Amino acid sequence: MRLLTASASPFARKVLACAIARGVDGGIELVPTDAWSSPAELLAGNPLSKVPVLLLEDGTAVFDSPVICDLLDTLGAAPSLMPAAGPARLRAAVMQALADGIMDAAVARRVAAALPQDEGRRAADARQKGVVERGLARLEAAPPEGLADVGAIAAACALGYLDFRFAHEPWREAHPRLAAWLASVEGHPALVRSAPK
Ligand SMILES: N[C@@H](CCC(=O)N[C@@H](CS)C(=O)NCC(=O)O)C(=O)O
Repeated sequence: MRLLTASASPFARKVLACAIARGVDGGIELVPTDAWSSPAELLAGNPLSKVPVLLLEDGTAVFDSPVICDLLDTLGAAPSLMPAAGPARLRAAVMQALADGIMDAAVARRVAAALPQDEGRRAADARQKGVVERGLARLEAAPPEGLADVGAIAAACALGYLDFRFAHEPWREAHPRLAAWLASVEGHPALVRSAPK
């Protein structure tokens, strides 16, 4: 399998971290891909021109990141990252959606920051910043436990992206439970080996 990926993408990190946690990363070739320049191989796999995309041996292109994580969960022998159907599964799925939403907003802020700033852009940035802040507040109210499911991995990747791109907007002091949780899991090989660069 080949993973079209980008070392700074929190979505690509989530997929790689899931692959490492599932013990299947050895079967995946990482292909650095600049989504913004829309190379032909990326567009052939994903017309939305976004990474990550997992290309299977039979040519099937799998996106977006929750779908790839679902697929990875069917491979290998390590414990599943998807709890069995029921409240725990729902909690993991909703946490992944929340973390992905934080990533979406933070990535949008990062992209827009490079553009000329007018009143409209400042308003758009404030809106996305609000998304991140409300997302963090929701995670703080019920932080993940451990790193045993896709929701927790997604949350760690969202926080890691904030540290990577928004270090000038520290979040730990206002979210002590979340900070303590991240400190307790950040040495996990799935996070260490997928850290953004
Ligand atoms: N919902 C997608 C989001 C992926 C995404 O936004 N990827 C960004 C990089 S972090 C990207 O490729 N952006 C390129 C673009 O929007 O043109 C997923 O979960 O995979």
